[in-house]
Amino acid sequence: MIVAGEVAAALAAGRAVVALESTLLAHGLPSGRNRAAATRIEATVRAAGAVPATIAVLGGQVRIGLTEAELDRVCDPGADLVKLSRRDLGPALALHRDGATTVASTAALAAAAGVAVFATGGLGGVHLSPGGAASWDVSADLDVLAATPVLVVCSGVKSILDIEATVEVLETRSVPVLGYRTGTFPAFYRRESAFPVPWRVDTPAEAAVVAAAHFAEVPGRSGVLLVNPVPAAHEMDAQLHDRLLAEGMALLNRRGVRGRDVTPVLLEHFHTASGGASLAANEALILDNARVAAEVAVALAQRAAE
Ligand code: PSU
Ligand code: MN
Repeated sequence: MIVAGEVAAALAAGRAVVALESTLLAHGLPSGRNRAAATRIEATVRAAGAVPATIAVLGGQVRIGLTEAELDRVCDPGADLVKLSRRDLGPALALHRDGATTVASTAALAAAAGVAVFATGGLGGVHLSPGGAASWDVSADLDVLAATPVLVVCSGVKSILDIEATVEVLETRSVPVLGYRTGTFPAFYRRESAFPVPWRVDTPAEAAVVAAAHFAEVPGRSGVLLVNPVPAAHEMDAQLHDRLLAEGMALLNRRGVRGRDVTPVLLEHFHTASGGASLAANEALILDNARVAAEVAVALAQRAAE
């Protein structure tokens, strides 16, 4: 693994570092918007006093912290990066591929590099199957979080997933879920879902003290999920959201879309049919999560120095 000089120096000095994933850049945001978003996300982390470490696999090597040119490569649709979950890392490294890391692989690599805080947009979760039956499509993000000591800041999961089942799996896998200034699990485009979170924290210092206790004193190696709702000004209108979701689900059934194509087809529908509202929410929540993660990383670094 190649750790960028600035990241390595910050880690050695005990300064705050925030890991960032590359799948949301390569596959989550449209290609016209992702490069500018990458710059703004990293700038937001810096403004809050932490060093950003965007993680990807380039030329078969793990990179912890990317240069501007490497961010260009990750965001270039022509580069055609593979989406790498944790299980895909071995093949991508051995076969000298370029790939973007998901929450699962980014969390695993961040922990291995000694980075304890990680900001993203939405977590992967339990998928709904067409017709509503139980689905075996459960993101590896959940299992990795259960076995990796990293604090992940996200805005919950998209309502295209089964939020109730996702919340239940997090409980089963013993992942503590902390609402950041909220009592309910956020639904990405919307600030609230119908499902409560077990714990609430209201400041970065409070999030840091809980994470520190979890990592130092609770047996096992699970991560912590800090859920931060999309900023109110960028929340999608409820009626627009519910209409797009219903239309999207109908579209899936009509076209017989299955498996890994489900999410891209739904997101494409949200992006084209919302008149830009879904993209505005998506970008706003990523930036806010980057800020909160950096503030918590700074609080953790201060605690460790005391
Ligand atoms: N949720 C989003 N946007 C994303 C993702 C999830 O709102 O870009 C990405 C993240 O990288 C997450 C991954 O880790 O999708 C989950 O994919 P899967 O369901 O295939 O595990
Ligand atoms: Mn899946």
